[in-house]
Amino acid sequence: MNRNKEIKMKQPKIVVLTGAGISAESGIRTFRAADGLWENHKVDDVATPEGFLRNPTLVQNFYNERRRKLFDPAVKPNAAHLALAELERAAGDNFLLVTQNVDNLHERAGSKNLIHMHGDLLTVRCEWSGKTYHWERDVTEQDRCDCCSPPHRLRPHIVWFGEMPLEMDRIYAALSECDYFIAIGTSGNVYPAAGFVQEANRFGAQTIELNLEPSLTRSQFSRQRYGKATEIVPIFVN
Ligand code: BJW
Repeated sequence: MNRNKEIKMKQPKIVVLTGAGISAESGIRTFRAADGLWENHKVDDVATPEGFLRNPTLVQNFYNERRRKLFDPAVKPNAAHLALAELERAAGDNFLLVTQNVDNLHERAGSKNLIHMHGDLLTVRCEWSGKTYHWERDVTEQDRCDCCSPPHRLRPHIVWFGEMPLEMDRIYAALSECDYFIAIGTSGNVYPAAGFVQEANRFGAQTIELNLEPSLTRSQFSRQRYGKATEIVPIFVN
């Protein structure tokens, strides 16, 4: 069945959750693979507020390197990012894309109704006031906010372990009324995102997992397809 046509006819509500796997074929490393981002780092050192307090330089360097990667000409949206942007154009207001990723590949593909629930690499914020700044270069020890007196340190606008993910009210509201919940390229290790399938099931949605391999939450989905995102996502959404 042509799902774009189905969507235009019945206007079902769709929530898509993406994880690191959707950007893997664009050259951005996932977290938990053997050659993943955390192979050379302890999670507690680079992805917790306590790690930032202990060694801010280490943490800034971790994110500086990943921010720089976004400007590598080889890193660009792939067929899966593009297919989701196309799906949004077909579904309009009935579509919400929630990403755990901190890269900018969904917006570069054309996605508009997008929530970065774990923050994004191109934003930093004042550690004291929370004011955010669009930021494309490295953050150095000297960089300070312009909102406080005395000026405060800038930190990555990233949701670390123990911190509250962003826009949760909007996400749970969308999950409570969606007809389809589709999770793409996520291992199901990290909550609350790993619990979204249960929430969507509770409200009667059809739940679909598209991933390279079965996730930790695979049994909670009503349907599953396994393969590379660039291959299975365009086929599934068209
Ligand atoms: C492909 C592919 C290809 C590869 N095609 N697929 C005990 C029980 C339950 C919860 C907790 C607990 N103890 C602590 C908690 C809470 C904690 C948590 O979940 N911990 C777990 C480790 C247990 N969570 C938190 O602290 C969160 N906050 C919170 O809970 O606040 C309270 C709250 C409660 C209730 C409601 C609301 C709030 C915050 C979590 C912050 C996560 N931050 C990170 C790092 C920062 C961002 C960054 O540096 O980039 O976000 S962790 C890291 O994991 C990152 C990711 O977004 C996240 C998810 O990873 P993801 O995307 O799934 O990547 P991988 O690598 O794991 O998987 C990739 C998948 O792709 C694999 O399956 C591959 O097969 C697949 N793949 N190639 C398709 N080509």
